[in-house]
Amino acid sequence: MKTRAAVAFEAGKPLEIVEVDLEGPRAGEVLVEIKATGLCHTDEFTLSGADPEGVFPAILGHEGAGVVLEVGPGVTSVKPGDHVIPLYTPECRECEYCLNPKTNLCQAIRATQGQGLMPDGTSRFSYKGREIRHYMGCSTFANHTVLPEIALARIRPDAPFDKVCYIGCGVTTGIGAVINTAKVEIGARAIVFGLGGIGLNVIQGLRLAGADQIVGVDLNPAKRAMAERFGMTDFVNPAEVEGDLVAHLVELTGGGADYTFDATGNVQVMRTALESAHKGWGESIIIGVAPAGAEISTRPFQLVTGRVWRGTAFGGARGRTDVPRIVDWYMNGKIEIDPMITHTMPLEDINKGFELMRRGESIRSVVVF
Ligand code: NAD
Ligand code: AHE
Ligand code: ZN
Repeated sequence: MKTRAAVAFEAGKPLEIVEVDLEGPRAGEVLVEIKATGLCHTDEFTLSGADPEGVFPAILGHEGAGVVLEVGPGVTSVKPGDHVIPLYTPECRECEYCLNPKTNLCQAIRATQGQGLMPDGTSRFSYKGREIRHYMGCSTFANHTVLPEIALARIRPDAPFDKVCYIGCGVTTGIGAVINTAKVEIGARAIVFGLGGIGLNVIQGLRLAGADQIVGVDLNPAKRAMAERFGMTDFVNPAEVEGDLVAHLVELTGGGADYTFDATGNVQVMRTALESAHKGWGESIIIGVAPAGAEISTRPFQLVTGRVWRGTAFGGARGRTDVPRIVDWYMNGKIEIDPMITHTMPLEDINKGFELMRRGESIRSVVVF
């Protein structure tokens, strides 16, 4: 079939909207009509050329929601008409990783997914006879896409696509980092670095978990109001801090935070986050994705004296199990999504969505097909 897609032909170039060819689903695969997709900073990171796994041409996008149109041989867990959210972290429930309760990093298809290919080592997308690669196993910047069955969460049919698509990455990552990875306790003090589409959901997760103090740190003062709306108690703009930022944050949190979160992808910020965690027990969670070649550093003494450095992918969530529950939380009013979706646009305007993100003028832009 033919479908409309925003194709990344080259790193650092705007996406091009073209009609691509899409092959039908093979064994264990599912054809999905994407109804809406969010634009995450990770898409921009890969488009910029900073992703060591970036391959081009490719159809980016990993924060979508849609409807199953057709299933390939052997598919049993979804059927045509089901509403689904694509999962860049699949859940096969069989691999060594899925069977270990300590991780959500299903590895069943990770190797081919990282190369932009389906599990059989081929792509379903092409343009004028030239192969186009998939992205993060999702490629939601296409009106139709093919995914492995294990990479689909079936969700309730009354959930609005243009809102719950955000659960495909940002909402789950932010809330999950708090609940699944850090396991924040009631009364905790926390610092969130980066108040964008992920950081705001960390704040929302901290409020759900009952944190007493939620400090937000961002260089962009325009992010303050939305963060306060979601539960931030103190705002720090590093550009306005005289002297050492770590010392300022340690004082503000009465000795350091119980939990700190990096949602910027900047390795200097990651160091500040670790060092502003409380001596003896503070945990710092890395969410941000850093460019190829970037490395983190600190004095080992920071860890010797009890701080813990950890990371999280997709908020530690097991997608097929957890995503339908998070959709219920949204539908039942336990969490909010709508105010964070600051812009919606047709696929033709997707590059404008990336411009808004680069200029720091949006929280989430959502493309509606
Ligand atoms: P975003 O662009 O919406 O937000 C980033 C925020 O960080 C912005 O508000 C920006 O002003 C702020 N910022 C940038 N540099 C800063 C600095 N030096 N000090 C303080 N604030 C600074 O991006 P997003 O969509 O929220 O994504 C955030 C990061 O999380 C990205 O690196 C993204 O790739 C990553 N991410 C990781 C996962 C995961 O599973 N680990 C999932 C989604 C996104
Ligand atoms: N390809 C990059 C790493 C990118 C990365 O860390 N991705 C996160 C999800 S970001 C979603 O917005 C993730 O899930 N990582 C675990 C994994 O297996 O990719 C690189 O540096 O090579
Ligand atoms: Zn993402």
